[in-house]
Amino acid sequence: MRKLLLSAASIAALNLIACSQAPTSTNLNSVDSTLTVQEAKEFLEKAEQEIVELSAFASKIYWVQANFITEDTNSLAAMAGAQAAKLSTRLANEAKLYNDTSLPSDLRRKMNGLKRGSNFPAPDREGAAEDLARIMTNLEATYGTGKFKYKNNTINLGEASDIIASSRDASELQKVWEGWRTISPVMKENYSKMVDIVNEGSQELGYPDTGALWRGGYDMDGEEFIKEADRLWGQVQPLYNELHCNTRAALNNTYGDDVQPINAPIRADLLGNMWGQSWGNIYDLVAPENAGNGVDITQLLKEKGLNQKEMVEIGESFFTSLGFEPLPDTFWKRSLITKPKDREVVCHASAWDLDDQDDIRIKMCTKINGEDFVTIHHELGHNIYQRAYKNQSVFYKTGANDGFHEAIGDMIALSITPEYLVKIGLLDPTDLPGDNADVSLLMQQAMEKIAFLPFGLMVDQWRWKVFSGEYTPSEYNSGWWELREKYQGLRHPGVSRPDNAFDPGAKFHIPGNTPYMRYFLAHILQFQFHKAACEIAGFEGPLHECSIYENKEVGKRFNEMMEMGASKPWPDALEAFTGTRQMDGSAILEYFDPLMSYLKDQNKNRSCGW
Ligand code: X8Z
Ligand code: ZN
Repeated sequence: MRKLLLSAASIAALNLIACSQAPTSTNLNSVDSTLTVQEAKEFLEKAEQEIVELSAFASKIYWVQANFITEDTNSLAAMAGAQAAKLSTRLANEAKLYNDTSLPSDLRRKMNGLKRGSNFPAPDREGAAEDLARIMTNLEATYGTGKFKYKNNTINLGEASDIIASSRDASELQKVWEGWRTISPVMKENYSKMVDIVNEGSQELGYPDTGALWRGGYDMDGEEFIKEADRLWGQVQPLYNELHCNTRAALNNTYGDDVQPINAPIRADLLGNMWGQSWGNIYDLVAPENAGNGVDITQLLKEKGLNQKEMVEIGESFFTSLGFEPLPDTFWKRSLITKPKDREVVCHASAWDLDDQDDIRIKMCTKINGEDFVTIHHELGHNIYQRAYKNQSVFYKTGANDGFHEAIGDMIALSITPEYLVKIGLLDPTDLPGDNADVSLLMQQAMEKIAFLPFGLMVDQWRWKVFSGEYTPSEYNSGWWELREKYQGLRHPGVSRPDNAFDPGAKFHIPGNTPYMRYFLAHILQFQFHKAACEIAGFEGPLHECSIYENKEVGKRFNEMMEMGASKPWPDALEAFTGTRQMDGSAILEYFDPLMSYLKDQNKNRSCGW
């Protein structure tokens, strides 16, 4: 999701909305006496109005820049960003003046949200907001326009990703993997400057560093959140370890001991994905023998000759089958669904809400394959959530927590079962996988979802250590690989990385400045949502066979949770839909239970771990 939203816990959008007014400091002169509830109310109403006006203006600038990256649009986006950062800082400081006012809980929640500032807060000193916004815009544009030379061609991320997905030539994979990472050394200096600036901003807001500010966005103490993430990882780690062991054995079998030794961490370029974050593209190497076939959605889309827009229409019709309104005409007129040939765009998929009402859009350089078919559902999930909470106050127009926002569309995509594909005419009934195909279908899913979990966790473990100063700039890259090995059991190809390497910068969310823990949480939450939805639907079989397609009752209940936005602490929203107040990995374990037995059996004579 594009960072255009405000959250109760973090006014993230203020990084991205503009304000041309000088600080008004309405209430600064009454600092000696405790401000009244009425003054607080008026302050919040005025803040809301300023945010709404400026975000309407800034979001259009960001949209144009992301759809047409040039010197000029970068500079406009940086100007808007600077003004937004200033507004955010001013409102955060003004909100502090109400610390001693005893406020009704709703006003206190809004005030606390304002006091958290944004995820990338600018300090209050002259020029800081401008420097920060310029750096952030440049980092994102450097990533968005990244290209490198390969075999006498200049290729971009999309082309490089296709090679990583399909090539089984270890030397080619290594070259392309290393090639993409030549785009990021240039970012390192700016990145470390940005870290210093936002840390200063976070300290002014009362946090030790920016990592602590981010961890404070979950309706619980930041230290508790660290434990919570560890607890969830502990629940699912045994499944990851089995998947890792089985995948490594298959890679050893394919590439031999020299390329992939049987006991070492996995070489990151062999996993079918540029960052080794999801491994579905090498499913063919791990496909269970003596079991039925899985379902190749890429092949189905190609056989039916579907284009990108038609793929989005299928995604939309899943949501309408649950009772949601169709997407507005403006969605179809204004979204970017295919990569334009004649200009630079930020290709990383995103969902936008330009007027906080109905002007919802996606921006995606969609490829006709199964991976992007799922990503379409992911992005539409953001849009449907945005539209569901459009009547909330601007302070609450965001997910219950950021993991919720990332989980909505993914939860829907878990219902893309073979039976569903038959219902919508994509799969011929005679091609339905047989009863013995469960473990194949689950393996396909696990290579995406289970493989992702430690990556989802490690990205912000890295950023937390960067913000806290535990990793200094000279340790940025070694720290990254320390965590890649610790959590994912991966290593880079080649003997060493170049001295100037900045491999984190070759992953969108680092230069794109998007917190990442949300995706780890979403990978837990989507299975929790799926289980609850299947219970509401009265489904009685195994979780992985359940599809909630066409179930209006599930749609209604899901919408009730989404309508809340962030108006209540996230456990309230979770409870509204699932009946529990805790994030919990047991649904994902239940979903993959048959696969766990299969993996344990496959691995029984192997030495797992790294
Ligand atoms: O960035 C995304 C979405 C946009 S919010 C496409 N995702 C993460 C990634 O690509 O790294 C979805 C899964 C993880
Ligand atoms: Zn997303």
